[in-house]
Amino acid sequence: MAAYGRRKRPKLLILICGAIFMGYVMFFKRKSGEVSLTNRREVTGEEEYELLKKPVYEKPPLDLEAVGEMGRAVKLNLNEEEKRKEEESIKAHQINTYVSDKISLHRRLPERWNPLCKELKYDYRSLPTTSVVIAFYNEAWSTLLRTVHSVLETSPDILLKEVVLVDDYSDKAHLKEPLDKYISGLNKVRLIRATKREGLVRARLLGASITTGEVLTFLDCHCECHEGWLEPVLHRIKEEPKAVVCPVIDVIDWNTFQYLGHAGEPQIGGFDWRLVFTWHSIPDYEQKRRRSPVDVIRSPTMAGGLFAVRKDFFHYLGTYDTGMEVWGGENLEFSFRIWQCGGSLEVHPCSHVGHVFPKKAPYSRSKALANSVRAAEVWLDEFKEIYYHRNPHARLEAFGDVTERRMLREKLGCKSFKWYLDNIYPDIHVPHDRPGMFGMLKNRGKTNYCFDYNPTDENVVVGQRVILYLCHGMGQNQFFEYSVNGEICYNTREPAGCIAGDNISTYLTVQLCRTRGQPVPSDQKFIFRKDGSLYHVHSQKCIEAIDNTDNGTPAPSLQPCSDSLHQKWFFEERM
Ligand code: UD2
Ligand code: MN
Repeated sequence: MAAYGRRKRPKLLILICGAIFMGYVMFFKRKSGEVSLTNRREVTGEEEYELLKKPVYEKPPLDLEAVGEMGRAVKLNLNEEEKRKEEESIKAHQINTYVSDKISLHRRLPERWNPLCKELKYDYRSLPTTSVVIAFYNEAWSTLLRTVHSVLETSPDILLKEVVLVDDYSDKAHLKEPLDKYISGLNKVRLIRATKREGLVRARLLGASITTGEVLTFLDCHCECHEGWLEPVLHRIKEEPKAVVCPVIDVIDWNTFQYLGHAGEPQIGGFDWRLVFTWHSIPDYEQKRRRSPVDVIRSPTMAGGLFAVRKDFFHYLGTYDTGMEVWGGENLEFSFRIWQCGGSLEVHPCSHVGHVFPKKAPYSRSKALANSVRAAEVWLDEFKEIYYHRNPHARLEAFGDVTERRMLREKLGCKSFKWYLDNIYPDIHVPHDRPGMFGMLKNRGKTNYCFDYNPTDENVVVGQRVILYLCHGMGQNQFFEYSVNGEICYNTREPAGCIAGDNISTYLTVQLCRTRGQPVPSDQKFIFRKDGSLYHVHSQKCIEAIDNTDNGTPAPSLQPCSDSLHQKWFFEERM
């Protein structure tokens, strides 16, 4: 027995040494990653880093001469027949897909990020993996497939689990067998189809349900990802699992396909009291909070199409409101919910993705109103009245049942909308809407005529003249509010406008309201007297309804005060 034992000892030693050696081998293997190292020599840290960054597919060699390459604008010399085809493509998609079809599905984009972004290094092995979900409805071939290829060619293989395409019951032939066939030749891409039109909310959820990554990344079906778009987003989510992170959305022109991104500070999201999403610049308090230009930017809302969220956190938050149809409203609903229920919504300045904003809506979006009402009914508390006052037709909209969504809010113990406004969106103008001091602003002399403001450019609220028009009772551009500070506000949109008069013209225009905490400038100050007159402090005149204007359109005008009924005004709320 002793001899046997003696003989066994060297064997044991060999075993132990062997185990230690294997341990080293395993350790080294793990260190060098799951990446395939083709040559046997040791790789340097830098080489290894490059390997980890490798996308699912490499882009084909660059052909600088190719149409629209590097995000350049496309300008084609077309004959009559070709022009006709181009027009047809625009009619069908509200995007110039004739031009899109001429551009490589693999084109590269110009560098449009803050140079500091390039210096950020990521620990690839510790980043969460992601699945990219792209729902589409009747999308053109080249815009859809350029999206898919751009994801595959800019996302590190090690981070991308799969791309899930969801066909939301499209009826175009090119999206049937030809798409199946094309997709089957691509690594990591799956295609599923809805069996009826679901709308983008349920289509996205259908896609999400078959994903395997830790993070869900949603994209629209007409996007192009900029190099390095994915890493910063996943890094942020690893650092803060309750962060929902959006890339910067760069514009791709619908007509020329020019990539219009810029490396400056991105814009963030807000909303106005029509519950329409708005863009605005980063407020000072947020710039102060950030320590560097490559820090995330907290945003009150998101545009909706492009964002990443941990799958488990998305489920915790109650995914989406599946009672929402087709398009619209889900982006604000989700934004409110993220903030009110303990998450944060952020834009990462180092993540850039291009998006083609169409010429106009390519399909009916009539369900958007009901979707917005659902969002208001669940999240806005008493502030929903501000929305209804400006959009009286919304009160009549059949929005379905929101009991479950209210229960979700209860279950998660979410904060109030007042908290959200005070803490997350302190810059928004919050109207007071005192009884009798808001609605249509009607004249007693020129009966059934109302203050009316209809800026021609949706994005430029200020600067134009206020006119008088037949009262329509639909809120919106005939909705005004007399504020506690003596301003006549046009605050249906954001930024809020205030009516101003000057000494040059007698007419009134809408200008930006003062910033919070500033006194009301005298040219925006009106005293609404008991007798119904509106006295302009700066000019010491009263507002009178005038027919005889320089351009023939009746308008309110500053005139010497008199007893005329044309100088008597009152608010009416009724629709
Ligand atoms: C913006 C968002 C969009 C969505 C929408 C509000 C961006 C860049 N885009 O409008 O993602 O949040 O606001 O709802 O932030 N789709 C379907 N089924 C439908 C309708 C649309 O699958 O019934 C798909 C569509 O093909 C696209 C995505 O959903 O991939 C968003 O639709 P969109 O591109 O028409 O919306 P967009 O960009 O005008
Ligand atoms: Mn879109």
